[in-house]
Amino acid sequence: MDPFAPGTWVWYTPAGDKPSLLPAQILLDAPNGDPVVSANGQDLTVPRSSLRLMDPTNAAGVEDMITLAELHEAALFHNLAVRYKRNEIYTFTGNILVAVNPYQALSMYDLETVRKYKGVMLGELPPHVFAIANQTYVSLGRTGKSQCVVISGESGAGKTETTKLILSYLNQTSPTHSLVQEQILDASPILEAFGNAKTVRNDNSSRFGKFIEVQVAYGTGGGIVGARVVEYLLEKSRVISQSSDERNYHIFYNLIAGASDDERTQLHLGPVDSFLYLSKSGCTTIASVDDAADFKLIKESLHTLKFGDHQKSLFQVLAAILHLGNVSFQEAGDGAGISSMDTVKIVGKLTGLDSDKLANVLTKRTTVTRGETFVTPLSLAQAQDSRDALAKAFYGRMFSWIVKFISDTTVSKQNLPFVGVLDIFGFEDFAFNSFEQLCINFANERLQYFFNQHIFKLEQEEYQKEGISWQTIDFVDNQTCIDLISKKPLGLLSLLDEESNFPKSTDQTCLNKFHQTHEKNGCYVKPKTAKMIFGVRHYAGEVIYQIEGFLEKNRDTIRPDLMDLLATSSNSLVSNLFKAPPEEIQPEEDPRGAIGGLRRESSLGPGKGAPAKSASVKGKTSKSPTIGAQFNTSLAELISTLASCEPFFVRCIKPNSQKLPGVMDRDLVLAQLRYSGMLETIQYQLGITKMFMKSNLDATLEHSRSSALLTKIKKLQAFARMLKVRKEYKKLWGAVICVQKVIRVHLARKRRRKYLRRVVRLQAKWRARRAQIS
Ligand code: AOV
Ligand code: MG
Repeated sequence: MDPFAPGTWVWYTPAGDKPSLLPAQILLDAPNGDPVVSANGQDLTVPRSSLRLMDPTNAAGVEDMITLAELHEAALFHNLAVRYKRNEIYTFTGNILVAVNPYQALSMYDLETVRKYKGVMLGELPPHVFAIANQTYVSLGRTGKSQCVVISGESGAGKTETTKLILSYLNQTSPTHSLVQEQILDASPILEAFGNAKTVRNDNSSRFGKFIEVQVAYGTGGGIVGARVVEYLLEKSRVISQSSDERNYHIFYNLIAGASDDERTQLHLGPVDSFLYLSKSGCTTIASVDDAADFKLIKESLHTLKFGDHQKSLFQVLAAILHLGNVSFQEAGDGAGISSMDTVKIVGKLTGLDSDKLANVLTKRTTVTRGETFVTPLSLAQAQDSRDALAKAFYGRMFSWIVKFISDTTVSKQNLPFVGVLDIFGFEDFAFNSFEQLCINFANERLQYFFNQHIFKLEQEEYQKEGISWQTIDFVDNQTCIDLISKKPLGLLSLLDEESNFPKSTDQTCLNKFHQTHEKNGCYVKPKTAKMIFGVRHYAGEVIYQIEGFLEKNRDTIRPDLMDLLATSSNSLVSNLFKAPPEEIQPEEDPRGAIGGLRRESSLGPGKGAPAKSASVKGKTSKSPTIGAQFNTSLAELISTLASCEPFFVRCIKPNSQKLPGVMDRDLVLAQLRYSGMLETIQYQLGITKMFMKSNLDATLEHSRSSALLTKIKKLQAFARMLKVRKEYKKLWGAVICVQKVIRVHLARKRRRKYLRRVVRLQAKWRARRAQIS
């Protein structure tokens, strides 16, 4: 028989310098000639000697990659690819779930599927995000300990969709149905409208990170009773400008498309392209998105979350930001003057501010030093900056306020264990990368470290403990990169802080410091030319950052005279946003000093815990931490929260860059498998592969053992039912149910022994009673 019959899967080794292995399928085999294969989307005639048969498990694809007969990166890719073709987007690697973005609506999330996964042991049913969601809930019920799902993957890989599916599953399987559950679900559209935007990577890209803790009534029925939401670092710069082919935050377009005639008049709304903050990027619509319909949804969600009159104020602030962007300036004597007073009047009306005073702070700076008042006219550029800074401050504070409002509305005061779901902004590398990208990529770097630690270091220790000889696994340890960015006192963020607190410094002096300090660091890239850039070799690839704007973004300050005015607003939301300002930086001697008397803008993250102490310059101490320092602190807090939970991991994979269904780009997927550590998780040298086969065997054994136990339990149940007519029934029944539950949820080794003993005791009792009865 011809081993290369058409349809057979083979491994094809193309001739060339770089050894590589391609999955290929035989199309035609000529007995005396070379076979024709389809490999990587191409039909090729290849020499027979370059082909070898694929193991049947590899060819057909498996649900758990640990069970693949051949383990190498080409095998992993092929496994994901054959499954993806069948719309099987989920695959296990042990209990890590790999999810490949389908870029199309699949019919696998209906109520029937939800019910199917409810209460079923992880691994019993085909891989699914519901299997993970179910397991968190079951584990919480078993241990009373908080669980978390850490979802990672690059921008557009599917993290936010996965998050929503988990929340939806938890909601649908909760034994209770309450308003707060509806509110938890309805928080998503609001958060996405205000915190997501179209980027070139993703039409619905999260521009902030969030951690949602779904609180479960442990011990009293297991229903969902509340949720806490924590946000991380919204990208504020997007409010005032976007790269080409990107949009501002969805809510602006939603508002303009969906506002009623009344709202349109009150808010002085014109078409999208009449607003400079929306029109400059050349992209105002998204093919698959109906902004007006979304606006209707947002209004409904705001209603469910009881925003009440705040809704109107939010829309006023949004409109005010848009009009603020249209405020223009002209040269007027010694500084800038307003050239569009009508627009300033609209902004004043919408924000409850006196428009003359507003015009004044936009063009002049007032400082008070030792009781003396100085008024300094602003240059044209400074006036534009103050306008943009105000717009960013409005949006940033409004966003934090919204998140806090949602969290305060949904959180339960009871101290309960939770299922936490982490959905951050994915790793990204644009044509122009700034401070925000450094922070975003740093967050991903920290999560990758958390993953590595959990999977590899713990596993190694486990093997060492058991006295199994074990070579150190060669996984991508990204500690060096994390140190480069955040280690005190010489990490990039520390150096940036030092420069940020020094009035005379510039982006250039900061870059010089970076270069001098880290030139020799393997994770740092110093450009060969004198460009204003530096590079970082991240776990997921090298990214070149433009230093321009780093200092200002890190300082994120707002002038006290501006703050003072905003606090007087007659719009209660606005005065609320700007009252109780963050701590001040001590006024500097020189009233014209670059950062003298400035107040730090928005606080980030959960805001609990001691802020990192930022570097200080002689004679002038910054009391409130910079954006970088705050972000670093909130990330450290996040990681410690995650570490206190039992973690589950979902690794989202982006199949192609064109956002197309059914297309799997081999290089793109391989790169993600590589840097995410999936390969190291299962592939090693031979010895280690054996280890994994052993651990796989263990899992199977455990599985068959627990099914044997379940059979015994069934017998016990039958006996208990028989006892129904007798008094002992209740007690025995309770014990049986309890044991059964624990066995169902995939016993850990230690606990299994304990419960085994319990079963044996029950059996003994059972036999004794049966003897008595008969
Ligand atoms: P991200 O959260 O990982 O990127 P999203 O969850 O926003 O990525 O996914 C991007 C897009 O992919 C979504 O808008 C959907 O169109 C599609 N998609 C993802 N998962 C699914 C799914 N399970 N079923 C159907 N479509 C899906 V970022 O937030 O940019 O890092 O910052
Ligand atoms: Mg997202």
